[in-house]
Amino acid sequence: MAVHNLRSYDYKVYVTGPFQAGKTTMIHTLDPDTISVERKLRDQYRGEESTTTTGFDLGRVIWARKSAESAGLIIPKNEFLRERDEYYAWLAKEVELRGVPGQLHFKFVRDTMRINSNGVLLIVDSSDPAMIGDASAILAETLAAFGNLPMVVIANKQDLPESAYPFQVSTWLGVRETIGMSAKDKESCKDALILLLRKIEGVLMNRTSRTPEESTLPFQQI
Ligand SMILES: Nc1nc2c(ncn2[C@@H]2O[C@H](COP(=O)(O)OP(=O)(O)O)[C@@H](O)[C@H]2O)c(=O)[nH]1
Ligand SMILES: [Mg+2]
Repeated sequence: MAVHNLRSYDYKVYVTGPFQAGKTTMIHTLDPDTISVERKLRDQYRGEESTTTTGFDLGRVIWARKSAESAGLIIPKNEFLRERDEYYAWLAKEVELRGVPGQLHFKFVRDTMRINSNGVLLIVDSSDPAMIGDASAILAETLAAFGNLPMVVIANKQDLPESAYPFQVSTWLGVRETIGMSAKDKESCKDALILLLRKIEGVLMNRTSRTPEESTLPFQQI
C-alpha cells in the first residue's frame, strides 16, 4: 500500500470578506470536517448594542491533479486520506483554508491569521450592495497587508435572483476581475479555490524557476 507523507500545509489560503459574506459556508462546503470556532459576543454593530457571532474556520483540503497542467480536484483531507490509494501517483498539495472574522473591528484577529499565508480569497455578498463599504475597507486592509500576494475576489450568492453580476462587483470594488460563486455549490467553490491555487503556483514557479513536477515533488515521498 502506498503511504503518502504529505508535508503540512503546502499552501495556506486566507479567506476574508465582510461579516455574512459566506466565508464559513464556503469552507464547510469544501471540507465538511472544518473546525469552526464561533462565539457569541456583545457587540457594537452600526451603533447598536447587540449580540453577534464571530469566529474563525479552519478547513483542510487536498488539491489533487493527475498532472501539473490539469485543473484537478479539491478533496476534503479526511476523504483523501481514506481513499488515498485511488490517488496514487497524482500530484497532491495540502491546502489550509483560514476563514477570519469579517467585522471591521476584529482586525487584530485577521492580523494574527495572516501569518505565512500564500494567497487570499476575498468573498463579497453580491446580493447585498449595502455591504460594499465594508468590502472595500477589507479589500484596502488586505491589499495594504499582503502587498501583491495572489488574490481572487469572489462575488458570492450568485444563486440569489437579486445578486449583482461579478463584473458589477468588480466595478463597485475597483478590481480587475471577480469570479462568481455560490458558497452552497461545491463545484463553484472548487473553481474559485483552484483559480487562486494556480495563481499561487504561478508566483512560486516564477520565483524558484522550478518545473511544475519539481515544485510538487514532496508528495511523492514514500
Ligand atoms: N443563498 C445563498 N446563501 C448563502 C451563500 N453563502 C452563504 N450564504 C448564507 O449567508 C449567511 C452568512 O454566511 P456565512 O458563511 O456564515 O458568512 P460569514 O460571516 O462570511 O462566515 C448564512 O445564512 C449562509 O447560509 C450563497 O452562496 N447563497
Ligand atoms: Mg463565519
